[in-house]
Amino acid sequence: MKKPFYLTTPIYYVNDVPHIGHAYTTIACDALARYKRMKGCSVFFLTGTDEHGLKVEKAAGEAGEQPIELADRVVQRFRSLWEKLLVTNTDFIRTTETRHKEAVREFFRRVEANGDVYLGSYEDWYCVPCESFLTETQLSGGACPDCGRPVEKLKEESYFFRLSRYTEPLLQYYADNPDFIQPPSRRNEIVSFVKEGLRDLSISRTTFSWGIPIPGNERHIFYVWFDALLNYVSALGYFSGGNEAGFWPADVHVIGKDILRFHTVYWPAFLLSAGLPLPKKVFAHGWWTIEGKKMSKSLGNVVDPGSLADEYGIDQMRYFLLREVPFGLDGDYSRQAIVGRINSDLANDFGNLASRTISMVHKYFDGEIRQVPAAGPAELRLQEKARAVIAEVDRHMNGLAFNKALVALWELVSMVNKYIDESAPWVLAKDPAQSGHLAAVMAACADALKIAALLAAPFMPLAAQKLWEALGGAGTVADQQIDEFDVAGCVPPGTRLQKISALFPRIQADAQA
Ligand code: ME8
Repeated sequence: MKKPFYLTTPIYYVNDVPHIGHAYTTIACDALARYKRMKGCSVFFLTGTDEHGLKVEKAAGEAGEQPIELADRVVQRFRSLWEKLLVTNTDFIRTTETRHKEAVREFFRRVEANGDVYLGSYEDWYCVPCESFLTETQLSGGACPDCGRPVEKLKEESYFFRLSRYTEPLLQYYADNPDFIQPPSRRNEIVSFVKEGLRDLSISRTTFSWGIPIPGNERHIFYVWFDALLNYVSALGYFSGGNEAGFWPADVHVIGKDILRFHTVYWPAFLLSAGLPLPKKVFAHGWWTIEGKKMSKSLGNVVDPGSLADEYGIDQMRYFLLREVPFGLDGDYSRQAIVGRINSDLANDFGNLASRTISMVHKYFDGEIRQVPAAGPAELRLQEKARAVIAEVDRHMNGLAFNKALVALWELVSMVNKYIDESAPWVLAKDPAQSGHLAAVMAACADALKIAALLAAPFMPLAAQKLWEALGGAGTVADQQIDEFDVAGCVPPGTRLQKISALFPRIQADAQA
């Protein structure tokens, strides 16, 4: 049986249209999902939208719409963007769906049955844009410490979750599962926060109506995070026998660092209370700025991922986002940076390797890979490198170190480029006695390129497929199992290579002015 692998993106708020930050998380998850499929896992890859809460209610009011109308409209933007960017999610959950609402109520019943819910009264500061409650001491100069905007004082009857009971169990879980919170710097931040002791958490509101009513007291609406986090189990149909495939507990929740506390404190506490197993890992990636500035509507510098893909290409954009910044650290998007990556890494290194290999095979052997004598030391070194890179990519993908996986792949690409330069096929071609050697060089390059196409596929599905076909690969590269390939002879003798246009056309720097 295939090993299950369950990964999730956050579910995005529908009060905003998708931007580069949303695309980043989703593309990272997509690369991992595609990779895990090629490693033989049965993958469940979930994304979706977070549609309830005051923020959405307010945005709808401002647009003169009902909240569900706003949600229906914006959800389409997310769905079509993911399609366009070739995101291969298994499911798309909307928190307004019946399956989700039923799961939230069932989850609440379990938490309540465990004695973790009580009715109290709530008075605190609240940041509407962040949907977060804040104590007096958390405020920064009287404003929200995260977004800097003004906060509101709220006092109302509210249901509470006994989060305070979970201080010790959570600390124990962090201690027993040192890899639960990634990267490690984030782990320290959360451990210190929990060590200070947890306050009970208000989980209902009576001041707005756009949400899921609490069973038994419908005047109360679930606090948006109690609702939203549960998407990770509601999408599986967890309470209606939907975990037969064994996807829960999730292998990894991928999120931005902004919502780490919700995922590593509240969410595991809710799960402990409801008696469900805890996710294996939460990975918080960093924040993108745009040309050195924070992305914001008021600055008018919000980058639309769809236009980026139109301008530079889908593969190019996916590659840039995952290669430019170590996953977990902050990064900056700039035109100069993306054009640089495209022209140097993609066009010069990878694309050029593909085109020079294919054109030489055509020039010297009429496009055909020939039967060759036993590999010489240089060819063996290349094969060794390809095998090492396959193993390295695996290690990095398991650690969500996407940029390191790509760096490893580029080591192979560079080694083949260097091997061509050193073997000098153009010199060998002048001497008929070297014909066997020349054929061996061509075969070694084609073999290595095929491995490169396999490893590139999770990141750059279009170019990888094009290269795969050019190298005579059967079917789609995405359907291949990486472990079934060995570099030696993976492009078998007799294969005819197809000429292709440039995998990654260069971008004229001056056209970018
Ligand atoms: O927080 N850089 O939804 P959201 C990198 N609905 N990533 C960014 C980013 C940036 N500048 N801006 C946003 C919510 N993101 C909740 C989640 S989950 C149960 C509920 C990404 O629409 C990043 O993944 O505000 C972040 O966590 C997410 O968008 C927040 O999306």
